[in-house]
Parts: sequence; C-alpha cells; structure tokens
Amino acid sequence: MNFEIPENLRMMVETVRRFVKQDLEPISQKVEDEDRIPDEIVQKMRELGLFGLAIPEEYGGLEIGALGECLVYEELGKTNACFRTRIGTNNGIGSQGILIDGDEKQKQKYLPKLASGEWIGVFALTEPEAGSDAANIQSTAELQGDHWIINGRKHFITNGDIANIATVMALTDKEKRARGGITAFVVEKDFPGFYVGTIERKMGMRGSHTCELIFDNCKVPRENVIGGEQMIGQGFKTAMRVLDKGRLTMGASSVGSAQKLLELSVEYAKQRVQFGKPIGQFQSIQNMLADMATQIYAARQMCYHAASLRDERGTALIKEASMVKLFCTEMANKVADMAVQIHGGMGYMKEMPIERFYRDLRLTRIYEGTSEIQRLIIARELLK
Ligand code: COS
Repeated sequence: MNFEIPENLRMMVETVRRFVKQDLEPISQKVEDEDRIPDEIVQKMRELGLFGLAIPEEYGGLEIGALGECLVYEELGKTNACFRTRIGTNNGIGSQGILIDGDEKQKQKYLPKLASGEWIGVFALTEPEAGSDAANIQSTAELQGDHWIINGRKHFITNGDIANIATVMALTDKEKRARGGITAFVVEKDFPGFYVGTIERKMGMRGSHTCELIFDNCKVPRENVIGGEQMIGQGFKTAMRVLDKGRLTMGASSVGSAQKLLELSVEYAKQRVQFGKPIGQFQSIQNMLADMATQIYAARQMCYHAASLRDERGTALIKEASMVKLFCTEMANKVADMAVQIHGGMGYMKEMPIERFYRDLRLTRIYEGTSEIQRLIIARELLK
C-alpha cells in the first residue's frame, strides 16, 4: 500500500484548503443564517474548477480521480456542509449517470455545462414510497411518438430548486421494475411539465435546499434516455452504479468534518479551565480526544485506500465503497457527539460551529443510502 499523494493533487488540496480558510469559513455563519450561498462564492467555485472534479478533461472537467476527489472533499468537510453539497451533485449523482452510461451526444451536450458549474445537475430517484427500497418507484414514463411522457413526484432532491437538469428514474415496465423495467432519463428544467414543488424544512444542511420535483405529463425527447434506446429498462443499474461512486466522497467529507471537530475540541480542552485546571488535563476528556483521533485515523486510511483501489482498477467498488460510507459517517457522528460533550454547554450553543456539524453530520448516515442499506450491500457481496 502506497499513499504517496502526487504533486498535482497536493497543489489542488492546498488551493482548496486556502479557499476554505479564506473564503468559506468566514461566511459560514452568514450562510447558515441566510440559508443561501452568495453568488460570488459560487463564481469562485467555478473558477477553481470545483464543479468538474469528477468530469474528464475532454468534457471540460479536471478529472482528478477518486483519491483526488476524496482529498478535496476532506478539506471541504471542514466547513459548512452546504459548500460541498453545492458542488457535490455536479461531481457525483447529478453527472455520473450521463458519464457512466450516457451516449457520446449526451456527454458532449451536458457534461461541459456541469463541469464549468454553469448548470447544476441533480439525481431524482427517491420518492415517498421509494427511499431505501429504491426499486419501488411509482413515477412512470410512456412513449408517445417522439417523446416520453413522465408522470410522478420525486422528493428529497438535493439542489432540486437550482437544477438545470435531472437524472430521472421512471418505470417503463411495471412488471419488470428493477430488472428491466426502470429507465433513466436526462430531463431539462425547461422541458414542458417539469416543476419544482415544496422546498423542505430540515434539521440542518442550511444553505443547501432539498426539494420535491414534479413531473406532470413532462415531455422528454426520445434521445434523452440515458445511453439511448438500448438502455431502456436499464435505469436501475445506472442508478446503483451512480450511488456506488458517491459513497467514497461522502466518507471523505465526514473524515474532514471529524478532523475539524477534533481540532476544535483539542483547542477547547487546552483553554477551558474547571476545577482549577484546563479540562484537557482530566482523563475523561483525554479518553474522548484519544478515541476521536484514533477513529479518524482509521477512517482516513480506509478512505484513501479504497479511493486508490478505485483509481487503480478504474471501475466502481461496491463492497468497499459501502464500507467506507458506513464506517466514516458513523465515525463522524460519534466524534460529533464527543465534541459536543467536551464543549459542554458551549457545544450546544449556536455561538460555536459544533452544534451545526452535529446536525449536518446526522444526515450522512441517511442520504445516498442509509447505514442499514450499506450493511445490506456489504453482506450481500460477502455472501454472493
Ligand atoms: N451495480 C450494478 N447493478 C446493480 C447494483 C450495482 N451496485 N446493485 C444492484 N444491481 C442490479 C442487480 O444486479 C439486479 O440486476 P440483475 O437481476 O440483472 O442482476 C438489479 O440491479 C436489481 O438489484 P437488487 O435485486 O439488488 O435490487 P433490490 O430491490 O433488492 O435493491 C438495494 C437493492 C437495496 C441495494 C437498492 O434498493 C438500494 O441501493 N437502495 C438504497 C437507495 C439509496 O441509496 N437511496 C438514496 C437516495 S438517492 S441519493
């Protein structure tokens, strides 16, 4: 195992680290209060190429590889989660369907716009009756002449309100469902019958919106079936492959958040005096700091290893990607809990970012596949 980080990635990480420190951290609370990211920050993200980390150079992206992406997401994980979420769908679930299974025309048409950040791409799989049971979607697509007509409602769609295109999974054969009955489409926001519905109120993740998308006789050209006619009925597999990809970066950003929480906790433990000495001199606090650091170390190594493996093989990892998401997100939630405990009453106050990390990290155990689904996938792979 060799985790030598190439020079170009080191430079990229340095740039992102500086961006986080100089541009993102100072406005982290403002973004939290206003529930929106300022346009000039989005523009800087575009200039840094952050929307195209996972998109090949031939389509205008940087394609820095899985390890590179993990390193960048680790840095972004150290600040307000909405920033990584803004670039996250274009690099992950909002572009990967087109990248993995799309035809050349679709790649040429959409990927450059996603890579530059001019457009936002989202992933529309989840529905009220299809969360963990993703194959239970009810949205339908029917072929009428030169168009598919999509009807249905998707919910909990990250960045749905600012989406220019959505990868939409719909039933094209109700009997076959996950095995030949679900098709993936690229739907542009200007196609007739596409609407943004309710914007949800959430526990955290402020600055990033989670929406309902409504398809009311939405007219989608035939050529917008991802991968063309031969991919009709193959959309569930496309969706699964897309989700496999994103799980590594979710793990990496959780490692970054946990690291930031550890640093804040160490600092606080050195300064906060109780019973006449800094609380860091008490063994109960030391134990928590030691556990936090140890778990972060393990999670980071796991993340880098799986990412390197993915870069080496060039194909998706299933078992390892689920292991990384499961371990890193569960770890970060434990670390957040300990960070609140070390900070005591201050950890619960909005004056410090601890409570924000605590709320935002809670989602990582749920979205893009719950911890329970990750365990199911790992076990299935073991028992195959
Ligand atoms: N890559 C490629 N194909 C896959 C795949 C993967 N990772 N996982 C499953 N498939 C294929 C299967 O091979 C099967 O096809 P064949 O019969 O031709 O082999 C088909 O897809 C159906 O798979 P399966 O039988 O496993 O479907 P299930 O309904 O049992 O569901 C789980 C599988 C639970 C893994 C799936 O529903 C899931 O991932 N749920 C979580 C969804 C999620 O993460 N949602 C988050 C919101 S979206 S951001």
